[in-house]
Amino acid sequence: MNAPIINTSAIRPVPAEPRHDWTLEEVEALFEVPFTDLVFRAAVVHRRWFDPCELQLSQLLSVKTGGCPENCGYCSQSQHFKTATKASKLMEAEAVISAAAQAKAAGAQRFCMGAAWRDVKDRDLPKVAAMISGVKALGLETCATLGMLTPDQAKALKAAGLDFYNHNLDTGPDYYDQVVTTRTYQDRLDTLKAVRDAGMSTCCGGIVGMGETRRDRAGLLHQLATLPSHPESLPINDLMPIPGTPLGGSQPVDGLEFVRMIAVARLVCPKSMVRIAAGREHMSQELQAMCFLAGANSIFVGARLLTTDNPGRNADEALLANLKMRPMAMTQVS
Ligand code: SAM
Ligand code: DTB
Ligand code: SF4
Repeated sequence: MNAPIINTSAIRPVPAEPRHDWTLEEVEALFEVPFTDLVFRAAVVHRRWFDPCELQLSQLLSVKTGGCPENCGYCSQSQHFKTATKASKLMEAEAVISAAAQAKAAGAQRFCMGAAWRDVKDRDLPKVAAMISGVKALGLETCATLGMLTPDQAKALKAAGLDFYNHNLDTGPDYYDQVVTTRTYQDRLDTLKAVRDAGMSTCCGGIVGMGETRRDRAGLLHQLATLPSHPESLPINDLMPIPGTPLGGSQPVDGLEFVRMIAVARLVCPKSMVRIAAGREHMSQELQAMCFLAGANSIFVGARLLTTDNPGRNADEALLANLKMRPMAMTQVS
C-alpha cells in the first residue's frame, strides 16, 4: 500500500493566541496560500476557539433611514445619490422595542439598531438610550451603528446598556478615499477608540466588491488585526449593489475570493465572531457552507438588513438544518 500523501504546508503550526503585530505583507501572503490549504488552516484556528457547528445570530433594524450627509459610494441612504430608499425620521423607542421582541421570538440573539447619521446629535441621545435599555431588558444583546461618537456619547450609550457598537473601516486605508470623502479613516479609528474606552465591544469590518484590489482587502484585515484589541465582531459584507450609487454597477467578487476573505479574517483575528454580513441574499447554501468551514460563525437573520433584502427565516432555518448547525449560546446579556 502507498504511504498517504501529506501536504506538509497544511500542517504548519497554527498560532493559538491572537497576535497584534501582523504585517501587511504577512496578511497579503495568506491570500496567496492555495485555497484548500488556507481554508484548512482557518478551520483549525476556528476550532481552537469556537464550536464550529454554532452560529451567532444578529438582527438589524434601520431606526433612522436615509437622508445621510455622508457620501459613502456604496450606500442607499446617502443624500448625495438618487436611490429608491425613502428617508424617514428616527423611530419611536416603543416601535423599536416591539420589533426587537419579534426578532427575539424568531431566534435572534443580538439586535442591532442602525441610523443613517454622520454622527450622533446629543438631542437624539435620550431616545436612542430608551431604545437600547428597552431592547436590553428583553434579554437581547444590544448593538447600534449610528455614525461617529464622541467619548462622552460612547459612555452614555454604554450606560444605557449598549453591548456592541458597529463602526466599519469598510476597506483598506489606500482605497478608502475612492469610496468616501466626507470623513477620514482616522475619524473611524477615533470612534472605535471612544467605543473601546467606554468599555463596549466593537463590531468592525468592511465590504468586498467595491472594485478594490486584494491588497486593499488585506489592508483592511491588517488594520483590524493591529488594533489595540481585535473587534469582538468582524462583519464581512459582500456589496449589495444599489442602483443610483457610484458603486451600483460594480463587478461582483468571485465566491472563492469571498471565502478567502473570511478565512484570512479568521486567521488574523482568531477569537472574533466573523460574520457573513450583507450579501447572503445572492449566495448559495454551498458558498455559505464554505464560509462557515473557513471560520465564519455569525450571520444577520431576518428578511431585511437595513434597506436591502436578506434570506429570511425559512431560508435560514433550512440552511441551519441542512448543515446541522445551531444557534450559539448568547455571549453577554449582563
Ligand atoms: N451611518 C452609520 C455608519 O456608516 O457607520 C451606520 C450605518 S451604515 C449603513 C453601516 C455599514 O453598513 C457601513 O459601514 C457599510 O460597511 C455597510 N453597508 C452599507 N451599505 C452597504 C451595501 N450596499 N452593501 C454592503 N454593505 C453596506
Ligand atoms: C454591517 O457590517 N453590515 C450591516 C451592519 N453592519 C450595520 C449593514 C448592511 C447594510 C446592507 C445594505 C442595506 O441594507 O442598506
Ligand atoms: Fe451614511 Fe452610514 Fe450610509 Fe455612509 S454608510 S452614507 S454614513 S448611512
